[in-house]
Amino acid sequence: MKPNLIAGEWRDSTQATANINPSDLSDIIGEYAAAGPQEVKDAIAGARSAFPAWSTASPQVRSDILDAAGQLILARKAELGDLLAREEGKTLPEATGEVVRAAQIFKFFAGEALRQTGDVVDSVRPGVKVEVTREAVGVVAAITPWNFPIAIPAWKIAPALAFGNCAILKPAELTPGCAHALAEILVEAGVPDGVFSLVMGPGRVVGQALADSDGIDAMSFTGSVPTGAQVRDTVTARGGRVQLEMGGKNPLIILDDADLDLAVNCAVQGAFYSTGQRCTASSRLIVTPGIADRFVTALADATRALRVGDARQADTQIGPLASGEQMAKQIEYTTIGRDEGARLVCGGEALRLDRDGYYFAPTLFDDTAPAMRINREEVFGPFATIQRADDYDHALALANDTEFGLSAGICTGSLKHAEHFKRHIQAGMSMVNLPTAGVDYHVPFGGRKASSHGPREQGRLARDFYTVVKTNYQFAG
Ligand code: TXE
Repeated sequence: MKPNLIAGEWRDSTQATANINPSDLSDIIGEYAAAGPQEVKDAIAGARSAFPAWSTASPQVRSDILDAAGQLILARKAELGDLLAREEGKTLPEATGEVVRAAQIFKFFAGEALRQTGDVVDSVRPGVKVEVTREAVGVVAAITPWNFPIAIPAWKIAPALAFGNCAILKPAELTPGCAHALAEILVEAGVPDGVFSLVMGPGRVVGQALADSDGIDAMSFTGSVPTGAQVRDTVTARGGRVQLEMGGKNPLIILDDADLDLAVNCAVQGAFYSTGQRCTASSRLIVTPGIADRFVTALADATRALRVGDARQADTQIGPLASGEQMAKQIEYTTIGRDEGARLVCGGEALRLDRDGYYFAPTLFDDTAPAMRINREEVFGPFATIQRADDYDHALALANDTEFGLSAGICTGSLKHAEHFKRHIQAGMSMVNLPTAGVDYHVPFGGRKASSHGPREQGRLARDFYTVVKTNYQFAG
């Protein structure tokens, strides 16, 4: 059994969760200890006692540890990429790319630890000096989903530690392997006991215990909308700080003047790669009349040609879904789409391969209307819809007609439309002639409307969540 890390001690449990390879259900990757309320209590106690020394340690200490963690991740990138592909189901190149990204995030925040600056401001009162400084928030909990099992923990834990907080990670039940490896790496990198703890196990027990506890000063959550809302209500009701990243229903507009090959490539990449299990996936493709038929034909051909298979096989382009629940969801939404009167262009069915896994054919629905559930609810799989718009203005209105606002894209050769789109799309991230998914690690990430709550993650703005501001006044004579 792979143990939890509680206040510097590797601890087994009487309960364990089996980590199963979604590409081959006969392959059990390992058993991972499931924490309970006592482990959560002990992790919080350990973090609270480690906080005074850690939060006031030299930033050089924190920077060196984060940099070492980045180096150690890079040194193990082939092994970790293989583990990630095996437990989550994204392809090896995607998985290795995610591991490298996690390392880059640690290195970025190793630098940020040293760039923690404040402001010195002239007081309006003579003889008074004003300094605006930032301090660590305290003990931060991170609750993370299965779709980016190392990058999302990295982009919560690295800034938390960089700015002097202690951190507790609760990874998704489906993908404890990468989180466990990250815990090993942080210990090897020299994180002091209690500064980082890992509590694996079911969300409704471990996640809920973290959300409930007064010992958690701030909670950073990524996952589904209902769970996020529950976590937000629990944490804010007791006065805690909370940041949420949740779903998307991201539009990609294709205008008449788009480069057809580029538009098809953006749609295939954005909708189907990583098996569509990305909060930034392009799930609504909105096309104008002059390109619509050519685009749909070319996209359908490209979609049918995608090779679905074992995530770790060299020629696989689309891996399996992560779980049986994810499979049931795709099948359910295919039925919903048909019942709503949309036209199934391709996909919509589970695939039987030479091994038992959660394989699903990339799915495209045409002739869809904005009110259909397949255009309003996050399906979170290789599942995209086509909406036909009259012109650019109509396309933009359709794109904004959603409760979500994470990422949005447009394919066009027109500078005028590109500029207008960037200004008027209601989303946290906008993409011109690029897929809606695929973002840099050194700039802010996050959305509007029901997609996000609280300050942005990643990049320099991450410090807004992980620090508290103090305004210091001093009589200088
Ligand atoms: O999410 P949950 P699940 C969406 C996607 C997917 C669906 C379900 O549509 O099909 O959510 O995925 C922890 N208190 N997204 O079930 O439940 C849980 O253990 C505290 C989209 O995995 O939100 C896990 O660590 N924590 C999204 C984390 O919350 C709780 C990415 C997320 O799990 C808890 C993931 C509770 N009561 C899912 N219950 C995106 N858009 O990126 C569960 N958890």
